[in-house]
Formats: sequence, C-alpha cells, structure tokens
Amino acid sequence: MHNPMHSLGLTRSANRRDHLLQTPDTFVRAPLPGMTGGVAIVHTAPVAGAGFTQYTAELEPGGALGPTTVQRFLYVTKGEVVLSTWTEKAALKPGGYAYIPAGQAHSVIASEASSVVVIEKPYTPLAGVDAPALCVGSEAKIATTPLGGDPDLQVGTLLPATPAFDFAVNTMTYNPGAALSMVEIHVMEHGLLMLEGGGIYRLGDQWYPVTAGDFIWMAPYCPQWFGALGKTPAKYLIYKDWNRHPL
Ligand code: UGY
Ligand code: MN
Repeated sequence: MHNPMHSLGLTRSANRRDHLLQTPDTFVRAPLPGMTGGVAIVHTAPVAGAGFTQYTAELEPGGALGPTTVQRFLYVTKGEVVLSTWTEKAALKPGGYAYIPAGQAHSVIASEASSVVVIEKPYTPLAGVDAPALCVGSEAKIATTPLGGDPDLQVGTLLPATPAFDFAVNTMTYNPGAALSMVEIHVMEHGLLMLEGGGIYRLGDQWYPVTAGDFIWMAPYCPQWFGALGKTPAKYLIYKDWNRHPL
C-alpha cells in the first residue's frame, strides 16, 4: 500500500527562477473550468512566469475539455479524442495533433480513456499576415529533418513553418548518445514533455537526469543542453514562442 512517508520528501522535481522540472511523482490533478469527466495536470502557466499554459488532460471515456477563446494546440499521447468544429470532425490517436485558432468554437471529447497535451496561448497578430486556420495532423505523416546535419538528432515540425503562427511545436528524437551540439541560450521559452527514453538535461547551472513523463519549462535565456542516455532513442515534444519581435 502507498505510504506517503516512503518518498521521505525527496523528488527529482525542481523549481528555479529560470526553469521548472516537474516529475510525475509531484503531479497534482484537478479539473479546469468546463472540463467534464477528466482532470488536468497544469505543467506551467503565467503564474509560474510562462507566456502560455501547458497541461495534460486525462479524460475518461466521454470526458471533454472545457472551452477556450485563445488559440489551442492538442497532442494525443494515449487513447483517442474527437475534435469537432461546425465543419470538421477529426479523431486524434497517439501522435495525432491539432491547432485550433483563437475564437474557433470546438469540442474535444474522449472516445476512450485518453491523455492529451494541451497548450494554450493568446494569439499575437502580425501586421499584414492572416491568422492561421485550423490544422490537423499526425506525427506519423510528417518528415523529420536532422538538426545541424546530425542524422542522430531528428526534428519533426508539427505546425507549418509560416509567420502566421506565433509558436512552434516540434518533436526532437535523439539516438542513444546524441546530444545538442551547443548550450542554447535564447529569447524563446520552452514547454517540454519527455515522451520516450531519457538522458541528462542541463538547465541553468544544474544537470538533471530526465525520463519519459517528465515536464520541463525553460524561461527565456535559460541555458539548456540535452544528451541522450540509454539504449533506446530519447524523444520529447517541445513548444517555443516563435516568429514575433520581442518588443
Ligand atoms: O528549438 C529549440 O530551441 C531546441 N533545440 N531547444 C531544445 O531542445 N532545448
Ligand atoms: Mn531551445
């Protein structure tokens, strides 16, 4: 039987000024307004310093996300959800994803027990550029490209690379032993969910062992580096704000 004393107050989770590592043992579940038959693990939000909200929705069969007026991105990690708008209906299974523009009325209803990564952010328009339209895709159908020519580090770009989008969501897959070629320090922030495998993440002045299921938020300019460990590839889903002037 679970005994809370067994953790002895220890966790890999860490909350620092420029980064948050949230491991599954510290997840707290609660419904969000309008959500039915499910709970959310809110990984990061403006109260933590982020310019976006990222949560994992755990839905029972028939469970649904609450409404939002801001743009929303979905990525299914378990089960199946059905995204419906007035004109479209799409079943999203693991690896399936969707972008829903701000103000687009829609529903997201689970057909079976499901987990969905949800990213929400107010849209920043760009003069002379139309806002993006609804976009539905499947990771299995996108081509990946090697980062900096390294065939052992593949990037999958889930959203079209056009200036209409003010954020990007990518997958990054590292073969065992592959690593970022540099410590990155950049203006963009990140929300990252480890999907498979693991390795060592450098965040600020700390090095953390990380594994599938862990979430990381990196503030703008957080020094960051990752190297994959183990015998199977390490893969993560990563959000970044993108395509907008910092002023
Ligand atoms: O897109 C990125 O900035 C990415 N290379 N960062 C990261 O993996 N921490
Ligand atoms: Mn980065």
